[in-house]
Amino acid sequence: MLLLALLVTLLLHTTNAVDQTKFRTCTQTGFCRRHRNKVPSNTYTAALTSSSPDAPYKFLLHPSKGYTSTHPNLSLTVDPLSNGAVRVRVQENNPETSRWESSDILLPAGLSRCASTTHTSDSSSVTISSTCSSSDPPTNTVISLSPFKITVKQGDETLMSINESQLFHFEHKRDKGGVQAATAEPSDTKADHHNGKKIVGYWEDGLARYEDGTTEVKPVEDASSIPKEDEDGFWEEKFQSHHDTKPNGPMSFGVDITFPQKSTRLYGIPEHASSLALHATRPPPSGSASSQAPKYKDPYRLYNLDVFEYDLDVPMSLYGSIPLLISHSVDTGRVSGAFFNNPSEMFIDIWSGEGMGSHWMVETGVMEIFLLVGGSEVSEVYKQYSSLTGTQALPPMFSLGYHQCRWNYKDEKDVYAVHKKFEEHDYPYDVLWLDIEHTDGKRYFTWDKRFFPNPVKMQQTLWEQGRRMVTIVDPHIKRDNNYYVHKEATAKSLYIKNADGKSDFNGWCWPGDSSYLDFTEEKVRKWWAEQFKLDKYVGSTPHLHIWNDMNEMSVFNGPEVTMQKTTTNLQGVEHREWHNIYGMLFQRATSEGLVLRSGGKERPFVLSRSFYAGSQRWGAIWTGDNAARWDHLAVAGPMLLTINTAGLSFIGADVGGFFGNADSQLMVRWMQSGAYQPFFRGHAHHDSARREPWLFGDEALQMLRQSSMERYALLPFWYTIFHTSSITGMPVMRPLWMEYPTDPNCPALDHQWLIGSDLLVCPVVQENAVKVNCYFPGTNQNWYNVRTMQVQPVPASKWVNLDAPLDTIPVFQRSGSIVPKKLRLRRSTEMMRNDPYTLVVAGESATGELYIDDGHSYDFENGEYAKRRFDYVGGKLTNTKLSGNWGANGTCKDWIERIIFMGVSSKPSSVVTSAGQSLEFTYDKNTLVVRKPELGVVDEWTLEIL
Ligand code: NBV
Repeated sequence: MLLLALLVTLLLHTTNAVDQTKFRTCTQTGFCRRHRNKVPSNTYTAALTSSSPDAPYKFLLHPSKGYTSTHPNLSLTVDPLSNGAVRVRVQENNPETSRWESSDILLPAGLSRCASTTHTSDSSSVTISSTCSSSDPPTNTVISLSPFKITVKQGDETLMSINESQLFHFEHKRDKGGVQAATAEPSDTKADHHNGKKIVGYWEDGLARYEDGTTEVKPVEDASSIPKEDEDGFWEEKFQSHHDTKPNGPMSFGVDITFPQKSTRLYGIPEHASSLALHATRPPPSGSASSQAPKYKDPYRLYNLDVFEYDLDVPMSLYGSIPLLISHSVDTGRVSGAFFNNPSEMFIDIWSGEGMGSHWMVETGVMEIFLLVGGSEVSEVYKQYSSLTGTQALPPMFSLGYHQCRWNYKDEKDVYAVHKKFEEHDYPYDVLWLDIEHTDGKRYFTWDKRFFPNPVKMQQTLWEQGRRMVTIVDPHIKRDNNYYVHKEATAKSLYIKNADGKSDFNGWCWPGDSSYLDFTEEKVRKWWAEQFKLDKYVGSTPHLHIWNDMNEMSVFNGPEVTMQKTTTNLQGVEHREWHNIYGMLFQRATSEGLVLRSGGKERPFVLSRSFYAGSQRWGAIWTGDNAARWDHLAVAGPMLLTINTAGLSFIGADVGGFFGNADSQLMVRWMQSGAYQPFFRGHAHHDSARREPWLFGDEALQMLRQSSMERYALLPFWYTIFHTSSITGMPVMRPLWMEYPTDPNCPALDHQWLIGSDLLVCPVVQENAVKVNCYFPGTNQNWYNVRTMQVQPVPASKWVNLDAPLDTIPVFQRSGSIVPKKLRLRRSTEMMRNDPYTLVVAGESATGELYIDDGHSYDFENGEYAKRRFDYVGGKLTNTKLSGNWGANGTCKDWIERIIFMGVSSKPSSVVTSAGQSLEFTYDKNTLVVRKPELGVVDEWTLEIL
């Protein structure tokens, strides 16, 4: 216990920046070294073995002559899907050595096969033609046979290739010892002939195919004549005091995915504290010149880790991993991508030469790549990706409001005092959070009764004023035989096991000795979900939601602060295989628990630190332990944009910065930025000075409050975009290139962003800056300043150095859009429920949407919602139904109290409704404000400006 206390103290108090030596680099990782050292070569040759219309195209990959190593045949399948993507899989051909894969990542519907697929072949290639990608010409997937390579083309345009750079290298499953003899391959010309017969290729494992059509056992070469495979780190590895015994030996593989000449930039593969556009990490393998000099020495790493006070501008891995790479071409506006579905550790090298390239080096598992062909619209790529991994779950409305957190609000008195202050200052907020100290000795689902004697009353009191609470529930379970969760988990054998597959793993975390539940197992998830029932989680109420932290998983005394790779799940599968999905499955089980608690009625809210592809289905994510520093504020934008680009929209960074102290200026700038990012929560470490908004003086308080008010005013807009995202998979917070894909100035821009397509946000992220340089995208596109309601003059360069005094964050509305708002100041979303709407119409013709439902239940799935479309053209504004039955029985009383038209060139003589009613209005500086039109949101109407 003493040791643990010492360790924690050390961890928490001696770091100003991350101790990089605690985390492995590529050079310190056997499989990464081996793949990175690989010289491009022709390793495998493909032969089509099955082309039945009822199954994926199947190829045998056999080692090419001269692949001077010990390799068995592999199986390659190529499968055009009905969503337009092409699925490619490689693993050992022998079913007995088939590799582990998770059935919890991909949505079965996304894997349905494209029905209209044909193929042609000649001696050098097989071309599979499919017509499932929107309305474009057919997608042609060309499998070149020797060397094996896959190229995807649409019409004449080559979109991407696998193994163009010949980096494919596959370490097969093997037993220790006897390797060479068992699977030796011919390595020189002698092998062309055997027993006087000419070998023309290799067939199923262990067979050579002769010219005369016969097959025979492959000739085994003299092992000494075969240059040895680089076995560095094959059977064991050491890192610091940790020893990975690697009982299954090497099973890694590497392959390149390239995007040809026209690719301008690559994005994605979060999570890294780095820019939106990925940096080159190596020169092109072909030896041709780099078009961008490599910036990082190491490849980008994906291995979920708890990194204290992370460094900025490095490719080190952080808490979450999404192996999705997005390529974008400014020339064609085309966006395509590759989803490399594998939850084990991986490193990714990036280069830029003629086009862009990537080298994926993966520790284990199946090589499964979804080539996301995209289409004429950027949204196509997200349609394809989200059909595989899911769309963003529609958050409950309250969770889009402001969240107030701190490690820790100490006791009930503290909670009431903070809540009361928000009330007093008329400061909008929705949720108050409790960190680990609220529990009885870090036993989750319990309360420290000394400080929280009446948790139910506390939650109810806040709820009476429309506020919810969140408590933290981490995955490490205190090994205390008197703790019911531990007792039950032990008795039911639900914990991750040591390498022996029998004894429960025991590691150090906040509670001291801890075990970790096996969330890869469905029965464990179900059991976990039960723990959230109101009678089980004593002291909880329906208004309590959950925060999942430390789920990478964080183990203080483990290698790189996580668990040994040799521990096993309940199926006996090594942790090495599923590391990167553990965090997501934990958040999933929690989220299923909250749904269960409400009898399937209420949408859950669960915040998680760790994530993988698909986490968007289970709740919100934040970027972990940042710091109260200007550079951390500045990197939040690019990080959130990258994560959005990788399909997770509900994402935020701790406002104010977690470690350290934020002064009032940093606090104001961060709150302004955070108000325009999807998940909006202030949080701080227990050593940071208290930073509730009223502690920075009156002037700062007013500015902080202003940010929260701006957030709340825009909630109808945020909610509508989240709803669209839940259908289309399109990110909510978008980089500019996503809306302006052919604008050459947009690809690398990441200090500004768009919310949906209509609001452009240019935050100030530099100390003492009162100006910000902002780019205004689009041709002949006007942007209206949301405060002044005036068009922003933009020079030919489209860059403007904008005034941004401390009380201002520059935000602009796109001309051509209609943004719904609620402008009555309230203290929470709950209190805004029945408030009327304001529509803000920008420009002479415009369209916009509004989505409404009850904000909390699943009734919307049964049509209990309204999606409306507003069109403004030729002086007429109309409201039409897009979908939903909300209000069909006359129960919807939502109405519009104000319509603001920006950019009206002259004062109208009158404004009339379709019912002939003349409306009150004011007109000033090209802005027309129609007051009290009192039009129903779900009614069809037209309003005319005369
Ligand atoms: O639970 C304590 C903290 C939490 O406040 C923070 O947000 C997490 O990212 N947690 C990490 C553990 C300790 C970090 C030093």
